[in-house]
Amino acid sequence: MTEVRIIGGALPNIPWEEKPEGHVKPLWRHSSNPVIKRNPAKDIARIFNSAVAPYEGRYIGVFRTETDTTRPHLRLGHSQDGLDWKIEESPIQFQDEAGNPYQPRYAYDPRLVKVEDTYYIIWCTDFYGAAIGVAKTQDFKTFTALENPFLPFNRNGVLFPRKINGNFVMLSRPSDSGHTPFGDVFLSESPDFVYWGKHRHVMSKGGEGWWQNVKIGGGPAPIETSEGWLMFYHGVTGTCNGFVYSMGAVILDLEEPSKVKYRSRNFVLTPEEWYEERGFVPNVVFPCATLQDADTGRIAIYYGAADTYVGVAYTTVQDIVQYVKDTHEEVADDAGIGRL
Ligand code: BMA
Repeated sequence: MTEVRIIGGALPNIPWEEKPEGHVKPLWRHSSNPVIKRNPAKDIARIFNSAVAPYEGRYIGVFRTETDTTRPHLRLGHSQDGLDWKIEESPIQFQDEAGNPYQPRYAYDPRLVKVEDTYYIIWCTDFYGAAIGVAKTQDFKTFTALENPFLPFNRNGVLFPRKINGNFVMLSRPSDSGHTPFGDVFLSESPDFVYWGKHRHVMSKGGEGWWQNVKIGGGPAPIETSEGWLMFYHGVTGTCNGFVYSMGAVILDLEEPSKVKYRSRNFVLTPEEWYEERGFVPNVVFPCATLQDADTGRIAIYYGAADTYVGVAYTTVQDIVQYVKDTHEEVADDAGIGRL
């Protein structure tokens, strides 16, 4: 295969470990995972499904944290190296667009995406049930909550890191108000981050394997590459003992991202280590963020493990794109534009 490139900036201090000798899978785990463990700061019992971004030469993160009440909320964290994190002592304080204090009743599974000069936080919020909440910040001091983009029930809002054909583009996964035994990934566009439309179907659950046969949901913000938008996502199967969450990888068309170009029939990471198999919810790997370095093609993936810990896994754009192409399967009408 010709060289695959990440289209984006250099990140020379990206967290990184070389692929272990003899390793045959497309991703490899950080050797001292989980990078954030239980009780990481005063008043935080568990921390998982969280998002990070480079900021002013260091790293900043929006973390899903739970106190001893177990009600999820969002906190900022700071790190020099992307691995050793200091979590703030109180939740992110939001304001509404008029400048009045505003706090979501609960907030979980954040994504953090920079588009132009603004960072957007997208999370699962309470809007008469589970729905997508959005806020923006430029300085990580003032956080302005914006109009909810979609009707309930919906989860896994994932913003693309640039406008496409002049519009913001966001993925989401329409749901129910509970543990949702179904679900495909859809896409919507907006010229102004207020009005969303041109809805398209992107990907179906299913395929030949069983690991993604109940539901799927977008993961970290898609990474722009010379082969298309590379996205990690989660796929869920049902067992007699509950859901199992694995990680998949897909490549979407650059100009028309509702079209799937390649999609691996295999999971790229599945619960295998103690911190993925054992915790508050066993058998969950749930990716919410990546860091990437266009100069080397290195990618670091941040994922929640067993609804208890934060883990990091690595790959390169060359390795993962090759793997997704080699193991491609076409599922339902994924290759189409997604408008019946
Ligand atoms: C989903 C979300 C995630 C969680 C997963 C497994 O519905 O609530 O936050 O990681 O279930 O419990």
